[in-house]
Amino acid sequence: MAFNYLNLPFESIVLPYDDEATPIKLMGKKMLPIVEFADGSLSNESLDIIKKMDSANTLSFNLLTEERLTQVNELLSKIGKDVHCLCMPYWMWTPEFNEKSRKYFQTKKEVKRGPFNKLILDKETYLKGLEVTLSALESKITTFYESEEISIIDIMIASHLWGMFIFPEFQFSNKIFDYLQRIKKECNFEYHIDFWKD
Ligand SMILES: N[C@@H](CCC(=O)N[C@@H](CS)C(=O)NCC(=O)O)C(=O)O
Repeated sequence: MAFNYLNLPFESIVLPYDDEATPIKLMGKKMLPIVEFADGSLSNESLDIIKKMDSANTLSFNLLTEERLTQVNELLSKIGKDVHCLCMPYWMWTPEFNEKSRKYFQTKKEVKRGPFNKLILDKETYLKGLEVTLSALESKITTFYESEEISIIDIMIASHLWGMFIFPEFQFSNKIFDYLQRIKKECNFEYHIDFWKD
């Protein structure tokens, strides 16, 4: 999303989820995304990556004061808690996965969250949690998050929320839906295009 917004050319390579060797070889730990810059240097921290590429600060990193960063990280962790429980059982059926990586993903994630079938049986709990978090988020959105212009904060939030489009029958409120569409338009972003293009 950020690279498109900044109009930066990039090539995206999707690694199989069970590929531990590549990220460990590159960065010493199994965590994505990893970016290799034109000068050959590497980074696996999204915010550092975007900040480095946004030299003109068009994504207003200055809005991310220490206080706001704490606030936004709290919001993201609340969103993540429910979105992950609701969506992981569905994400594993996207073309990102094959049989082997799907099994690896499920086994790994069930250690923390419990059986995937139970997550779906308990969906109302997570949906309710998400509804509470999103209605608090609504009060922060004017055109974007506490701003009339898009900022890095919107990219952080949208990247945590897009996943919900896979959850059957889920509907964002009109306000959140319109907010996400504004971000999508600014970033020329197509969810999961990497998996569906040739
Ligand atoms: N602080 C990092 C966090 C990246 C992160 O949490 N990546 C997840 C995927 S979204 C990951 O690679 N987790 C390891 C795993 O699931 O095996 C960032 O913002 O880029």
